[in-house]
Amino acid sequence: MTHYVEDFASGENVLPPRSWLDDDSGRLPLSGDWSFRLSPTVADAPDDLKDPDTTGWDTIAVPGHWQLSGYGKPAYTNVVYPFPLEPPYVPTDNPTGDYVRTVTVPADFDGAKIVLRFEGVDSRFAVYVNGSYVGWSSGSRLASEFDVTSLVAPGKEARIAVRVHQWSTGSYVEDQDMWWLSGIFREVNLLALRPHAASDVFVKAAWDHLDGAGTLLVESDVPGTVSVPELGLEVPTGEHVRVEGVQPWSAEVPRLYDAVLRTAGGDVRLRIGFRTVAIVDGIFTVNGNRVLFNGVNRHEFHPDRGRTLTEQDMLDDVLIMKRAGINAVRTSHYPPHPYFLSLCDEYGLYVIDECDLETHGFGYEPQPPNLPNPVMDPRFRDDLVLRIQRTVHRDKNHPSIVIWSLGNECGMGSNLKDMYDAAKALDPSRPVHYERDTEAEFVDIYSRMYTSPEGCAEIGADSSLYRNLPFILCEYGHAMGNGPGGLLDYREVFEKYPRCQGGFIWEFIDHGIRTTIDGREVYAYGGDFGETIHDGNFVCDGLLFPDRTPSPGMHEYAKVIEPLRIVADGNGGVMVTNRYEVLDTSHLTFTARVEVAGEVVGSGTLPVPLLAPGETATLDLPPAIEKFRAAGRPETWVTVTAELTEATPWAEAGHRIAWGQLRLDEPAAAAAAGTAGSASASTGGTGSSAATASGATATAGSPAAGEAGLRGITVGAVQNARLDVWRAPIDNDAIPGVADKWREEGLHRVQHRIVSQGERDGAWEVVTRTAPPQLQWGLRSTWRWTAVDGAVVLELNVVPEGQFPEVLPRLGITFELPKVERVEWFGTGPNEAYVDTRAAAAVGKYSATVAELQTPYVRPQENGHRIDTRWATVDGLRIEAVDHLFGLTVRDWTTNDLETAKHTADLVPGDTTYVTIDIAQTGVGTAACGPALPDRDKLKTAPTSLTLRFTTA
Ligand code: IPT
Repeated sequence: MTHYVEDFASGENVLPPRSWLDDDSGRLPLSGDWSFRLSPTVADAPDDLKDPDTTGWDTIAVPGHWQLSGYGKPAYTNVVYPFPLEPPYVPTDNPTGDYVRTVTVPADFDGAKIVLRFEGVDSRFAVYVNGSYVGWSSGSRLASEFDVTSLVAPGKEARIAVRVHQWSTGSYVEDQDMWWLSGIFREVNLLALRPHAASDVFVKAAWDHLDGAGTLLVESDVPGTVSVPELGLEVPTGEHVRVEGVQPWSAEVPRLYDAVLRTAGGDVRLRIGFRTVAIVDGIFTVNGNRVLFNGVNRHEFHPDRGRTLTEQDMLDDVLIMKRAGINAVRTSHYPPHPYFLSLCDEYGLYVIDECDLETHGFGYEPQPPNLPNPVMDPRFRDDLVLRIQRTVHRDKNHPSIVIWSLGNECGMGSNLKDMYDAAKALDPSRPVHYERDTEAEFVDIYSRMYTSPEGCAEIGADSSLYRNLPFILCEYGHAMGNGPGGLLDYREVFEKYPRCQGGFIWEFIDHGIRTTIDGREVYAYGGDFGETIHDGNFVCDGLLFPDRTPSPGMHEYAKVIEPLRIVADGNGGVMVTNRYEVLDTSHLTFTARVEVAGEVVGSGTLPVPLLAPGETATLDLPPAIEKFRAAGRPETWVTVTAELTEATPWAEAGHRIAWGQLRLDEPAAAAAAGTAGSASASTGGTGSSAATASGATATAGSPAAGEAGLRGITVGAVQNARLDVWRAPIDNDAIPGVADKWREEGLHRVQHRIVSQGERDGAWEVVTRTAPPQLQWGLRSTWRWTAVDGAVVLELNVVPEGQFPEVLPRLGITFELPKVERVEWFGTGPNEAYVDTRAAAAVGKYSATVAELQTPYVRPQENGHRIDTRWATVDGLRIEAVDHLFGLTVRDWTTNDLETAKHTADLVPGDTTYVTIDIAQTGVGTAACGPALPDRDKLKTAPTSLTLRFTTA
């Protein structure tokens, strides 16, 4: 009885889809230990599930994936299928897991319709109860229900057996970019649906922003009365009523009204959010307001449990999003666990609920010889239409869901149009999204992924394009490894063109699986489980590390999407703009703090007037702060912060919502410019220098210990200083034309030659030439070391020669010190900041251990750079910028160690610490999946110089 594995149908004997309900039906949760047996093929699985003898079987926890419970191994592919494309067939090696459990059916299920409900089984399964075959189903992330009333007896034991296959015809439409993980991974429940109880309910609650009234219509398969106590409302199902005085639901103010639907057979508890989604003049609105999606793509992931999440995991995700100012989620690329959607209703997140569908590995066109993509193959049609119906039915009562999405990356085909029609037939109130409808033939929202900011601006500027539909980026800002860079460019476009309504960062969390390799705990990515075909660390491209700690990318995104803009007004004052959708600023407290040379000297509250959405105020700094303004003072910064005055359900009082910095020690006009950086080494101008070395005129003779040896120049504590032009390529460098070009140019293996050294004009001068083997280019550097007032001053001049590379990863010096513990610096922080990821970096004084300075990207790569450093102390050595702020990197391993490491556990500190002082570094961008790094953020090779002052404490 296994014909169904290779069948185009969705299932057999599966009940029609219905809404997920919080109701009075009896419920026997079947989470917990089940007997388990894994067979390598379908044929090897004994045909005994009608009467299985489970003696000798293992036990396995349900819900869970068997590959994460000790059976078989996870495998990761992004686009490609790990099996040959010949639907409906799948490999004979098709791991098949049998689950058996005996339960006592509660006596009070008597008289009810008894339903066995599966929230998610990957990928296809058959069910047997008490010796009878019940049916089969597929759609891994969709619910399936079977009527087992005639097979069980209340008060008696029931034996439930489930056969799950890793591969099935359904796998052809579930080619999402994630680990292939099998099994009963969401809950199973035995339900008792009482006679005359509602089992399918559709709440239709709207809100009219013109007259402020709500409307309510509750449809139910069994008639009843809906009561909303808070509104004093009692209304029969099926009756459309106007409700005065309701507050609308939005992501910012997620107002829900508790309601009960009473029928003869019991109660259904509803949480009603009155809100209206509409597209008006090409703009997507909620309650009449233009929405700007500051979103993320969220896969369900936990490093130990895979796609089996606990309620706490889901709450964690929601809290992390809310605290970061994220207001929207695309449930890439399948409907999430229903509890997550309830949390989105409650805490306030706009959701694009996506159907469980992706056929990416087919490409977008028919493959030779005439292999149609499933979305154009009539044999798949009914399953695909049912998939979107199952999605809409299960989730239709969530006010948080504002858009349905048909799926991801399937190309185009008539089955998609049929899915669109099916979604609209069930729910005309929500727009339907599908990104590969690239010409906007039927979709309601125009969507793209990874389009450049310029490309988005073109769409924004031309209403004749794509039927003037609202435009979103369903994926952008690919957060793989170090990055994403350049997010501010997108913000500008989203703010300039009303039609450009934001987007969803790819993606929320790295899917690194916690495992042990060579005795060390690591987060595994593609290939780590010996997969023959895989996509490496493309599975680690989130704003969170696998353990849900935020990566610098998350801090950067949170800063870029802040709901308030706090900047210098160009006149010595501060300008605050409210960019919320519906909130005014009454819930916020504004404070200002002044730091002189990194030391706090004063603070106080700032009387920002109440701002409605869209409003801006400019205000002078209060005298207590203004008094620190003076030309010629040490570097003085005011940090203005907006914090929550009171706790919200998602954050404590005092949680920071937005901030900005103004500089006080410069003329007011210049202060507004802040510290805008440039990656160009030739201009030398990354802001102004804070630390001016006193007595910069060289007087004394050569530093006594100066010598240029085999490994570089050694002067005092500075050991083996060399020019440095290489970084361990980041994921965004690993695309054609970037790191491979740098390697062709020999940048990864330059050699250093001492051209000359000796005393000259009161300095000890070393001339070096840095060049790769074989090639005809080099960098000629003059290092002039001078002893000045107990300090050593280095004046470095670098001149490129020959056919030099146009762009360098970095240009700086690296030297060695005996193992350093702690680093203090005055510059940008606290997190790493590159020329295009510095929005979240504040100027200040920071302190960290060397270990804390490292960013643990799952696949090791360049990290930890702090742009625009004024000075740093590395244990006893102080390094000051004299003419040019520098980028600071301190690590306990070499760039080569970083480059060759596969996992962070491979990086082990030794006795030496490596300090890199960059004149500049190329930005990080998002090119791993997205537009190329803009020229602006590339470090162009050109003659350059740097002066540093070294002192020993
Ligand atoms: C895009 C996919 O939609 C997404 O699921 C993910 O795989 C992402 O790429 C890469 O991380 S598709 C890409 C070919 C543009």
